[in-house]
Amino acid sequence: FSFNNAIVRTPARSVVDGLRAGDHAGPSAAGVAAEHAAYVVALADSGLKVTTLPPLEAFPDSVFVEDPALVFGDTAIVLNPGAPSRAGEAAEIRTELARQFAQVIELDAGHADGGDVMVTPDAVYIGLSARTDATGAAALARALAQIGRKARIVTPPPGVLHLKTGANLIDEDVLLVTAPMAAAGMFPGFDCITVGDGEDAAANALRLNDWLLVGAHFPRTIDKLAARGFKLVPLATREIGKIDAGLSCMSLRW
Ligand code: CIR
Repeated sequence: FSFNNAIVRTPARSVVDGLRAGDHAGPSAAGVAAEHAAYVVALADSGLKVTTLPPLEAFPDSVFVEDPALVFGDTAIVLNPGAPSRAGEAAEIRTELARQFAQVIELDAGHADGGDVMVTPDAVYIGLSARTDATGAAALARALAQIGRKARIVTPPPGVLHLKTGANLIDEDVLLVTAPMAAAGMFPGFDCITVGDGEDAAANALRLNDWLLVGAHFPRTIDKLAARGFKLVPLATREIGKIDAGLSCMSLRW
């Protein structure tokens, strides 16, 4: 959990049209902007040097920079987002990655979203989803092998947008998970903390150095995590939650 750098992208006004499962109203642009601004402050307060990229009006979901790429020490992997409206985000972020990373590897087949990728000390978990197909997962596993990382491809229960919508590593061997993810038994060997009842969206928490960023409106989950001794940074996520996003989605970290 030692991170020094992050890339974020200012939300476009078009974020009100961001993708969402269901037909509920989208977020307000001002609301997302406020949540994003507080998030960037939290990244900086956690010790990260933050590069902020300009908004992309043509891509409503482009604030979620975690999805078109993956980053490690000196290597970036440019992915191929599975939602047609997001495919062009990969080319947009590639230029910045080429500036900041010694090596940039391209996914050479299929589709994969960074939200489906969870890095643990032992392996990189890749979740199959409506965004990440088997071809993309296999291509990503090959790319990871090039940099000496072992991939483990898993199948989350249906109805989950991304693997990290429902499971996130919050300590060396501790995961914060939704009840369906816990029940699926996908993570043997991990200590799984289940989010509070009715708080599934809380699972997308983000561990940065000593801090754990967590959605502020999940009191039962916050109580559980505080009882376990985590140093919590509660952040507003109601607006981004309307377009199925959480805290990991809004940055690339290394
Ligand atoms: C989407 O459906 O692609 C966006 N509205 C939300 C992306 C969330 N990203 C993530 O979980 N990494």
